Amino acid sequence: MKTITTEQIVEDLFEAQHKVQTLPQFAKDIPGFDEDKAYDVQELLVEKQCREEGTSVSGWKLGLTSKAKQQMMGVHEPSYGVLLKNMSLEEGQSHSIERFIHGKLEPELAFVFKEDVKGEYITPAQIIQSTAYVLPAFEVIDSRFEAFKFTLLDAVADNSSSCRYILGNQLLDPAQVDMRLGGVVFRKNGEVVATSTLAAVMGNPANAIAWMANKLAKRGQFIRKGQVVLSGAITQAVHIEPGDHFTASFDGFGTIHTSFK
Ligand code: OOG
Repeated sequence: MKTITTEQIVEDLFEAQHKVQTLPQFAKDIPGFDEDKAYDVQELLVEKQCREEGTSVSGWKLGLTSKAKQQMMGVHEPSYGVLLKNMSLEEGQSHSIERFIHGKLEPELAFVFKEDVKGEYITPAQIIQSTAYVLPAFEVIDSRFEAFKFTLLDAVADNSSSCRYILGNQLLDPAQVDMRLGGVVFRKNGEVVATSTLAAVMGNPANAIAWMANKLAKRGQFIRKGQVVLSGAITQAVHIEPGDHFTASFDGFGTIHTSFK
């Protein structure tokens, strides 16, 4: 069994991000490493990133909210992570993959909040009421673990594989759209790589955000006015290579484009 401190794990994850290199997963080897400790690491890692990269928190992301993603990663429950301002990329542009270890792309629905959402018994209806608008989004996930393999606790410590996010530009009133039946077609270089509906995300992406709001309350945190929250992937994640172009068409929500070099 290893004896490794929380501070050392934070250092290792930060260094892996900055050196664009992997590290072995660790959670199974540390006696007593539980969900609370994993979120402690995540919080300290995010604080270090804000301090050393001169950035700040822009919102939250959910991970592993769909059965497709849970099966892909061999876990059975969702997680959340923190989004930072310096993770945001422009829609429709070509982005360098130089800083990604083994980045993957996934379509998500983004929620932008018009008021704080605070409390332990938040319902999906409250999430919708507090949302200024929803819009199609892409998330680039990039695990700092070897071969993109980890337990849920490793991934939580690693800020749920957060790397970059891209927001579309069609803003929709959440009360005016169907957040369950909307179909999503995900294309890589013109070929369909996955299809799904928004219901893949816990029946309705608003359910996933409510789950997270209640989970945040247990750690004394909450969604703030102006923050963006990503619902978690609607389809499987697709590996990114230089030269790739991706689109995700959301029925009734518009299409989001991005490419990588
Ligand atoms: C963990 C995060 C997954 C999602 O939307 O499902 C995620 C992973 O790397 O699979 O962000």
